[in-house]
Amino acid sequence: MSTQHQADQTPTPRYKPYRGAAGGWGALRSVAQAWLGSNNALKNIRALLKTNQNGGLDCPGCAWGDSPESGMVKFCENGAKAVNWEATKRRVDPAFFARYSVSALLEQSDYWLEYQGRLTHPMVYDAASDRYQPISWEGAFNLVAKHLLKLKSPDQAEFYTSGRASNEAAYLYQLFVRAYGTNNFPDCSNMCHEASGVAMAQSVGVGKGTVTFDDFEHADAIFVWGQNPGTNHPRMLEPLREAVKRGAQVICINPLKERGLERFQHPQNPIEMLTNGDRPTNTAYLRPALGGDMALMRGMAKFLLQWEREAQANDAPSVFDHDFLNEHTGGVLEYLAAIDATSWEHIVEQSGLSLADIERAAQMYRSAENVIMCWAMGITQHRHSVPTIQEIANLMLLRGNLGKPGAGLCPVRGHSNVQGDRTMGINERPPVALLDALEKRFKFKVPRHNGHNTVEAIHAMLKGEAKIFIGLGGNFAQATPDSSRTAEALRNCELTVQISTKLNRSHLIHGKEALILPCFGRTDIDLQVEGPQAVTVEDSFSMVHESHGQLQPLSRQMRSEPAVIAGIAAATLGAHPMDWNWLIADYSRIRDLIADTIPGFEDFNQRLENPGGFYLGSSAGERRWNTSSGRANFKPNVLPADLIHESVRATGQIPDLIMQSMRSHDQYNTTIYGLDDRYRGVKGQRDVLFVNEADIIRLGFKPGQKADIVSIWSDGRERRVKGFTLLAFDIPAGQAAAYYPEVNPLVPLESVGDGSHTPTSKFVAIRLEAASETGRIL
Ligand SMILES: Nc1nc2c(c(=O)[nH]1)N[C@H]1C(S)=C(S)[C@@H](COP(=O)(O)OP(=O)(O)OC[C@H]3O[C@@H](n4cnc5c(=O)[nH]c(N)nc54)[C@H](O)[C@@H]3O)O[C@H]1N2
Ligand SMILES: Nc1nc2c(c(=O)[nH]1)N[C@H]1C(S)=C(S)[C@@H](COP(=O)(O)OP(=O)(O)OC[C@H]3O[C@@H](n4cnc5c(=O)[nH]c(N)nc54)[C@H](O)[C@@H]3O)O[C@H]1N2
Ligand SMILES: [Mo]
Repeated sequence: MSTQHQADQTPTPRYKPYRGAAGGWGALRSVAQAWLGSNNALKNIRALLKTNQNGGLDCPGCAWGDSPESGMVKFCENGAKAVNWEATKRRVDPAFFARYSVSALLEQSDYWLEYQGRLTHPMVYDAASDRYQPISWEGAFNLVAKHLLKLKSPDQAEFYTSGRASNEAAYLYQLFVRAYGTNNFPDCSNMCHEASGVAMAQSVGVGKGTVTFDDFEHADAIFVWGQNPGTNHPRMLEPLREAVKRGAQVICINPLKERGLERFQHPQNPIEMLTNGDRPTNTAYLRPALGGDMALMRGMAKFLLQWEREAQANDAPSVFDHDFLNEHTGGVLEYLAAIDATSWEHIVEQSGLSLADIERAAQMYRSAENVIMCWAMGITQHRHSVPTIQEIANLMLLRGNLGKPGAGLCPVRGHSNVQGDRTMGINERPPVALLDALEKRFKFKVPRHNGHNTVEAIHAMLKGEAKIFIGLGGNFAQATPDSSRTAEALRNCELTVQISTKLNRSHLIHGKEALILPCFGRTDIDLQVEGPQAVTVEDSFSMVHESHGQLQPLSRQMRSEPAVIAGIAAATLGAHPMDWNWLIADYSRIRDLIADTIPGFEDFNQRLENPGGFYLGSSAGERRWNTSSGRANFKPNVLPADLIHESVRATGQIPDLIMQSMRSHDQYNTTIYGLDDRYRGVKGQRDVLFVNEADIIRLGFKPGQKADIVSIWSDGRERRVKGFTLLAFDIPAGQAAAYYPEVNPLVPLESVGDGSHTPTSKFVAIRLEAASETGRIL
């Protein structure tokens, strides 16, 4: 059951392996259901046809970029779902909140909460009735200002951002927060691609991808590490399939056999649809141990080094790109020494792969002239994610696979503007140049000390050091690890404020005082004093373009994100450092400020007139290295001795399984569209654990039986989720997988990436216990 209009019915859980290709008729069927379920079908067709077109709206789905050629219909199944989900006619209005107390709402599933529709009015929590009640915008802004001005230090407030915020909203937000006096910018990227930014900045001097859309047409090999594009970046399947078609290698590294990485039927290709034909999306598929990627990469590098030595001995052509190494890189000798110091036994054991598979991957890498490496959460949500991503960079540097057509690094971003938000200064560790530019332009003393990231913000709220939480979008209570502690942290606050489109658990797990501020989404027409406004976003390929809302907002009471931020800022700071209301009357005024202070945005407004937007450029993509050495740095990291954390070892328990948490096909992060996961064959249920059948039996259970999952960590807290159905699945022995956010209670707050502080959502040591009671179904 995947239709949204059946939110109140209990589906029958089913599990049957899926044999079709990704995309195809299933995708079209699912789009049709999303349309009908939105109660706004005809209007939404208009929005969809305008998705990712010039003058249209930027898809609020993922951050994958588009081919610059126009005329194609550029949306995918999940983009259609995202648009329809946002553009519903159902409303969560004062009458809704009068009907349900907060305690009653807390009993409902995430799916049910968001399904109720769009938030339409500003609401304030009333403790006496345990209900949200209407409040005027002015009243809401004054309440926030009163709390903010009461704090002893601005560092006692946390300003969260989720990656859908536009450039204009994000820029205004960071300006306000810094003028107020803190760099406390926890954001979703702290849980997402943080490790990519940290690792790449040290290795190649830029924290973003170095490739553009066109590069995919010129690559001889594309490696896809730890990513499930069939579900999370469906528009990426087409370039993969095209690459296979023209004879390039597409090497997928994923412990799960994800359907989209195997076969794809283009839903917009009539011949394929009529003949039910489909095409492969890979030429090789490697299934490593969880967290085993760095070992595989080190193994590939070890083969390359061996072949290079053989080539030198035999006067054969080099394997390494010596000109590139000499001209552009530093530290290669230390890196080669690190390769020599890593044993084959260690590599094979940790990677979970055979030596023959590692050699095959190395051969494919070596045989290709131009290589792109893509990666996502399977790589970034581990303790050793920073060294793993640096190993990707090391491999690429050895053969000069950076800064030439068809080659480069491609961290595939998640939220549609998460990359842009960082560019705009949503950064708890802001670069000095940004702070200098702000200080120069706005003439106020910017805070220079680092602020809190997501995990640090939770700790600060738990300790009572932070007292106010403001969320610009997102669902902090559900997206973060160690759910019960995050809940305690939010409840500790004097005030929580959520600027949101849809009802979610973060509105229900709130501070002593709480506000819900309803805002426009990407699809809504944003009318300000000077007329309808467009916003801008930046995709994974550093292309900046406009997004125009297409649909009439559901209520006159909703405001745009910039308007809400301006309202809070004006109530708190008056006209310091700018007249906030003047700024939001016409967003080109905000863009002029961006042009003045953010490199790459010179003549911002003029350049937006270019259809398709403009390319921000990539220094590393042009072989300019903004590192302290002025060169691309090889990082001679040591392969971790043991992937199991000391804190797990300290308990003396041997984990039953290592579990990753991942997305189903019917969700967008904490937004659950439906209870199906089509490509994995799961229907009508989410409280499931994917386990190898032999492991289920080894652990004394039967397939289909329910179990409690308990995570192992030595701080004495119990972390348990109850009544998960064990599905016998094609997954390597010793591994398990479950859906995020259902298993977030199991991820310890202290289990984070070294150097990235990202929760290790893809590596949780667990044990299974007989089910204590059945879990929720909805
Ligand atoms: N429809 C839809 N689109 C989305 C989202 C969504 O929820 N729904 N979310 C958006 C966001 S914010 C993001 S960040 C992206 C996320 O996009 P993905 O990174 O594709 O998301 P996950 O579902 O977390 O999938 C991780 C993949 O990594 C694999 N994996 C797990 N651990 C390992 C490992 O140790 N090694 C390797 N090699 N693989 C591993 C898993 O089997 C899975 O296939 O998608 C974005 N787009
Ligand atoms: N265990 C585990 N945890 C994870 C992950 C994982 O793989 N495993 N992935 C992590 C990742 S990659 C990410 S990015 C985070 C995501 O963390 P978040 O970004 O915080 O979460 P979302 O679920 O995307 O937020 C959904 C909410 O955003 C609001 N919203 C939607 N559109 C808009 C808009 O246009 N404007 C505003 N103001 N609000 C809007 C709606 O109210 C909706 O309920 O979760 C992380 N948590
Ligand atoms: Mo993400």
